[in-house]
Amino acid sequence: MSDLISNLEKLGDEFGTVIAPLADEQAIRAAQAQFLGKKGKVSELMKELGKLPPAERPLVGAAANKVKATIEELTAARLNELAQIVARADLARSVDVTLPARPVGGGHLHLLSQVRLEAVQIFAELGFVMAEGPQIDTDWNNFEALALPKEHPARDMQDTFYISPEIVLRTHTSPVQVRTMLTQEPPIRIIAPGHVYRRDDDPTHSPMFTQLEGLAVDTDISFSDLKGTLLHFVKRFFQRDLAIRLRPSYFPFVEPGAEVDMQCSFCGGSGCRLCKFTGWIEIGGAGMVDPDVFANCRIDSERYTGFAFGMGLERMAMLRHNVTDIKFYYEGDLRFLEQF
Ligand code: FA5
Repeated sequence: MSDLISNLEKLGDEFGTVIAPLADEQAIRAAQAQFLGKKGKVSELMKELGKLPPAERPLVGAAANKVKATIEELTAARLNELAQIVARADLARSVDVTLPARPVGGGHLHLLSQVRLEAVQIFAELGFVMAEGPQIDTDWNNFEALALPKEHPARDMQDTFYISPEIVLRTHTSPVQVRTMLTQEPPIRIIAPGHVYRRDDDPTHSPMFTQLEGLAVDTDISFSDLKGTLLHFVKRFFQRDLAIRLRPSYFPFVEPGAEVDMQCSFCGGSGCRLCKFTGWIEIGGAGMVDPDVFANCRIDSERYTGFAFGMGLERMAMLRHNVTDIKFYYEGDLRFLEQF
């Protein structure tokens, strides 16, 4: 019995030696388990208890409890010691509060915002004033007033999102023409950038995109004014001597109407994959304001003429900056955004 008691007592000293060099809580807890755990050293010795006469057992039990308590105390003391070392090191750390802060990188405008501001600026130099309209507009402003009645087949090209049968997400910026003509007397020269919506989705078409609408109404506006204005814009925007061509096309709100093509900025007109080997790329629609639209907007078509155009800003920026998928604009990926 006395052997067992002295072996138990030795375990306390042994534990003290084991944990003395340990410097983290996990290691100390693991050592504690090696002594006090189910298969620990104390439990192993206690297996001998059954071999002793019953009268001697309480003495050994008391010795076992004592060694357990010692191990617990040694554990707590070592952990406490370590916590104090950490706290002292923390207090000894000196912080230089006068150090200048790390610089925070400045943000910048999104490519589409840059392009929009630049385009508006080019037209402003020609006397065009910026105008805006709501992105949710009436069916009448978006379609009817622009000679696109409900059953008109040309509505199919601009399938939209209906909020109610009479309220739509605008499909183009052309309703800003209507809103302007209803509230302003000619002469009118506006440039209207803004978001528009359509049921479209592929690498060059997005359900939401940006258009830039232009409208000029005066007593002596001709088709050559339209062409001169667009040519000036393309040369300034691309900073190159690129040609444009007006290809006859149909929009119910202009007569005559045209698709505006510019010489391909990649191949300079010789033909490449981007321009499908035609040398030309479509950038928008344009034409002379239809007298029916003037009538809807209470403007005298005997006295006034006007031109209008609408261009896709994403498309223009794609051409100028070699952007290969329209989705890159909207994904918010810094690797794309920081290039511009
Ligand atoms: C129009 O939207 C007419 N309102 C333009 C107009 C205005 C004609 C004034 C006459 C007078 P169109 O549907 O072709 O036209 O669109 C104009 C341009 O918007 C296109 O050339 C293209 O550059 C761009 N575009 C059209 N759909 C999308 C789309 N889903 N995603 C990105 N760009 C688009």
